[in-house]
Amino acid sequence: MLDAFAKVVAEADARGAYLNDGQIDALMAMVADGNKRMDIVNRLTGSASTIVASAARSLFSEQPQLIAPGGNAYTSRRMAACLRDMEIILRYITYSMFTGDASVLDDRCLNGLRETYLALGTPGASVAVGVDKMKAAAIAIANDGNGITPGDCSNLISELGTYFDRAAQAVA
Ligand code: PEB
Repeated sequence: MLDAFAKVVAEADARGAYLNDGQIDALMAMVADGNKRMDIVNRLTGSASTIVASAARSLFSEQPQLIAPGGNAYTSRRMAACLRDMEIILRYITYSMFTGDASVLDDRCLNGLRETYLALGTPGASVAVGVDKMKAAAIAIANDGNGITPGDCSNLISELGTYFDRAAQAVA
C-alpha cells in the first residue's frame, strides 16, 4: 500500500534518481489542495450510508430481478451482503482519496474481486452499475457548494471519479 508520496519515492528509487521537478511540483500541488481533499474524504465518510442506500435503491429499481425471488440480492442475507460489499468498496475509495493513490483500493479490495464474484455467481456487471451510482452520489455530495467557501475542486473531483471507475472496471 502506497500513498502519493511513497509512490513517487518508489518510482525515483527504481531509477536510482533524485526526485525531479515535475514530481515535486505535483506533490506540492497535492499539499496545497490538502484541506479540500480532507474535506471531501470527511464528507464521503460522513455520508457513506446515504451514498450506499441511494445507489442501491437506484440499482434495484433499474434491475428488479436482483431482488425478485431467486435474484442475487433476494433474501435479507444476500441483500445485507450486497449493501456491505458496496460499503466496503466505498470505504476503500475514501482511503484512496485520502492517500491520493489507488494502490490501497487495488491491493486490499479489487484484487481477486472479479474472481470472487464469478465463484459466487454474483453478477459483476450489476456491482459495477452500483459502483457507478455511488460515484454519482459521492460526487454530488463532494461538490455540494452549500455552506462552504467556493473553490476549484475539479482536479480532486476527477481524481475521485477515477477510483470509482477503477472499481467498476475491476468487476464489470
Ligand atoms: C466481497 N462478497 C460476497 C462474499 C465476498 C464478497 C468475499 C462472500 C462471503 C460473504 O457472503 O460474505 N468481501 C467482499 C468485498 C471484500 C470482501 C468487496 C473486499 C475486501 O472481503 N448481490 C447483488 C448485487 C451485489 C451483490 C449485484 C451490489 O445482487 C453482492 C451488490 N456479495 C453480494 C451478494 C453476496 C456477496 C458475497 C448477494 C452473497 C452471495 C451468496 O452468498 O449467495
